[in-house]
Amino acid sequence: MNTVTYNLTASAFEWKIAETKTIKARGFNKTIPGPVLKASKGDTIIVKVKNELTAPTIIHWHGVRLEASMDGTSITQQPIQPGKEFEDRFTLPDAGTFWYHSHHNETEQMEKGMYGALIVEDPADPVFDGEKIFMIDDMKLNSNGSFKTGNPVTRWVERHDGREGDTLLINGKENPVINIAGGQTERWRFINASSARYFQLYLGGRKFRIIGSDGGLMQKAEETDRVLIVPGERVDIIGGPFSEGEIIAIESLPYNRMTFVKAKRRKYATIIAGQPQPSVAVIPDSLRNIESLASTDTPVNRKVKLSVGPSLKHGIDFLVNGDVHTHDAPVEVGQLQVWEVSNTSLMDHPFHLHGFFFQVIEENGKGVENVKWKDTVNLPPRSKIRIAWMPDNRPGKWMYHCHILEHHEAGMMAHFEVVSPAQVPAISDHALACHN
Ligand SMILES: [Cu+2]
Repeated sequence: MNTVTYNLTASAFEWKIAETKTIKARGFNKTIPGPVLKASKGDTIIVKVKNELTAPTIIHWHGVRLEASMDGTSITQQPIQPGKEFEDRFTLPDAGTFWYHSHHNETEQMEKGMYGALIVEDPADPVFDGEKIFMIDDMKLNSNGSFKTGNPVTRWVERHDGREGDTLLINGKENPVINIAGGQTERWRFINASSARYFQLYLGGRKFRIIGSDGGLMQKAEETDRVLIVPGERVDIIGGPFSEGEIIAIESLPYNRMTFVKAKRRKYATIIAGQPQPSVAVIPDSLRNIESLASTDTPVNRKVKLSVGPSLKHGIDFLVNGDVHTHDAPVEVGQLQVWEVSNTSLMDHPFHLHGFFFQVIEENGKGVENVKWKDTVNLPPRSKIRIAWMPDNRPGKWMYHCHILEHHEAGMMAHFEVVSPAQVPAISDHALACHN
């Protein structure tokens, strides 16, 4: 177990997304995405964050099972004021593909580039010839590269659909060319960092194997020719082997999430396979054993309903259990949680739980095979899932929310507390007070 230290400086800078296109970005260490932070499972990571923006910011470590005090939301931490610094310090209990992003005024700060990858390795991971990280994003820009602000109508569409832009980015670049040697088998880690865009990965019809989800490796690989990756979500696949000269477009197939603006098939990047290199990759059939936390018979102890409702002020509000920015009841350390999460609205929502992994054990009444660890899961319109998760001994204030940033901002989120058994009565009073 080592201690690894990184410095992240948040600032405004000019960023070239293409040869002739420069934007006024916000980001970390003057790159989009910010630097890749790497550590091994069990390590302690120290990240010294300096804020050189003119606005406050705060960093959320998406997917990391850390202490509530490091979760990077304004209910657990004070935002870092301009000119100030904050030292994040936590251990990394899980290997997998994680990421960090601003959790303050996200609809602006994340849109402008304040995100990066956090990769946690495990010596027991399968052996690959290499690894690539693909951070998916899109930006809504004017022709001069400035960020579109829009008029009341487009802003209303943005509130409803979430903000999508026509500038598609992989690792901060528009339509990059990415090289891989022929014959190589790599681990490709996809992270959807966009505000609202659904990315349905497609490699020109080639079959590929999915090996990892939000919470690291899955039990066994799943073969497919496409996979939906919603905002906040991560998917690891096996990339390659390709033959020399092969050209592979990384595309997104249209996915209709019931928005006003309809999705189209779009290209994000081009992979070119070069001269072959010998492969040392060894990927076993059984990747990991994951025990189910619950069965479909385990009683539900909480219902979470995502919906929309009319709003006099905004036209539409985004709700959890009928309310905006809800306070949900506390959960007790060590008590298995089985939540029924439903979406009664007519559009999709990616549900994200902070600080804990869950398992989806049932989808629309059907049990799920090959359970995986998740922290973000899509709910199509009128769908219902059951998730199971265990609040381990990390009491404090946590939240769950829709990861379409505009929906989160418009109210589709809830705070709740994880409490030690002795704390329960006092906290219940507090939760009641919050409801009144
Ligand atoms: Cu939503």
